[in-house]
Amino acid sequence: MPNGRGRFAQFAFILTLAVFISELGSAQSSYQPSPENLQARREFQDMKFGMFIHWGVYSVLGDGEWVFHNRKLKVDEYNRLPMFFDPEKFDAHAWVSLAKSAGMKYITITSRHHDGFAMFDSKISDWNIVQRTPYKKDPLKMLADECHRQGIKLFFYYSQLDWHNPDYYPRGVTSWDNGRPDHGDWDAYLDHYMDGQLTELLTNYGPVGGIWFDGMWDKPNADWHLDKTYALIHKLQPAALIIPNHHQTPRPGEDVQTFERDLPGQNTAGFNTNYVSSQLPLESSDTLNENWGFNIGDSKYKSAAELERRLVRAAGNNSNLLMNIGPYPNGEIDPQFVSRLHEIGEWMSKYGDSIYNTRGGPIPPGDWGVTTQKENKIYVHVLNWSAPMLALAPVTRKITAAHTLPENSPVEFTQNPDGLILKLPPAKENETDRVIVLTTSM
Ligand code: H79
Repeated sequence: MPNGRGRFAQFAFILTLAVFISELGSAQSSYQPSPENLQARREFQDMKFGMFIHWGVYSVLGDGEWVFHNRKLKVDEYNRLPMFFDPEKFDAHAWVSLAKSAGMKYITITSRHHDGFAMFDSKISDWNIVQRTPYKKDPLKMLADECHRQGIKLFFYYSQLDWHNPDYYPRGVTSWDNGRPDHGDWDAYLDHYMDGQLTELLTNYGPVGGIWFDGMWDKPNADWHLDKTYALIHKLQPAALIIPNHHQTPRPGEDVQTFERDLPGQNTAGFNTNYVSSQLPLESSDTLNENWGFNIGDSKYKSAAELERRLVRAAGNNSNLLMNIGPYPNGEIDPQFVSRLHEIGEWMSKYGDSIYNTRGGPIPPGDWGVTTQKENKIYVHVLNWSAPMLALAPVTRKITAAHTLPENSPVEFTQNPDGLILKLPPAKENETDRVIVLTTSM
């Protein structure tokens, strides 16, 4: 039995060892974003509004992007699908122009979804659009070129989950017997197939905004070689942002925290995390109707006003909004999507000042609305408040003036240490958002 000093020495030794081990751990995983990467993060936050596009050979069946899984098809059956994918109406100029006209600043498109089908010219396997479809062309190349012409940033969605490649083995929680062999080379899947395709995407398409990963949740306990893949991406394009949709606390090497069908921290979807990073840019993704990929039976389109309010709530929560459309298999975009996006664009041309380049405001978001801020302006977005007076939490900065946006008419206000009271102008008919701009002395 050790005496008191002996026990203390033992304790001190264990403590030192613990500190050493934990520092070793953090040193191994310490990721220092490059200056280009940090700049890209700020630009990402400034953009605020992006277009998500789910488009693949699954679009042919008009039953969403999970059709392979939902119908429990065999690989041999699904292999027939690319033969019918011939998007003769695909027009990169029209797609990018549509995003632009909606006030969107970036596009995130499925380079491959869970069916593993590469929608780009890949030399890693022939399971791709150029080799398996009558179309034979690379739409992502056309889209990338058009995005560069029109000044829109392009991000590639990339599914880590693969329902087609035999080397995606052992299989994950979404697996079914689709005729793949009961063996496979997991390391080859990651090192050769996935990292190979990521290298293609980050080499052949000019500057890419980033990679939007999805599907890691299919094998939460697997070793995904994340450090290796993340290092590869940052080496190929230091400014490319890594945006993982794994629903977990962000890991070293990741540049944006994204939330599927939820505002940051609001886990209504059930699979998101409540943890919200205070360091990373935030993003919230959602669908314009109820599906990601084209679904012929889905006519539940959200109204333009509803979409605008979602964008405002995202901005007030210091987040971007990534709004999805699922184009038709022939390359056309549903006119119902188009009309709503044009409506949002018109609204953004009047109210965009209160959204672009802002960060979440100093007053906590509430049912009544949210605030955003930039430089010496605080934007109060009144989304759900019918009374003429609105009392808000105190703001430390001195407010020198208050005006409506876009009319610029003065608004009466009282500021004291207990809070801020605004005398609101009456709501207009069919109003999305009543914006009051507060000018502060700093
Ligand atoms: O690409 C779109 C969808 O196809 C994909 N992500 C968006 C952007 C998506 N995949 N799954 N989900 C959305 C939600 C489904 C989650 C579940 Fe699960 C998969 C429920 C059960 C299996 C993940 C793993 C959550 C629980 C276990």
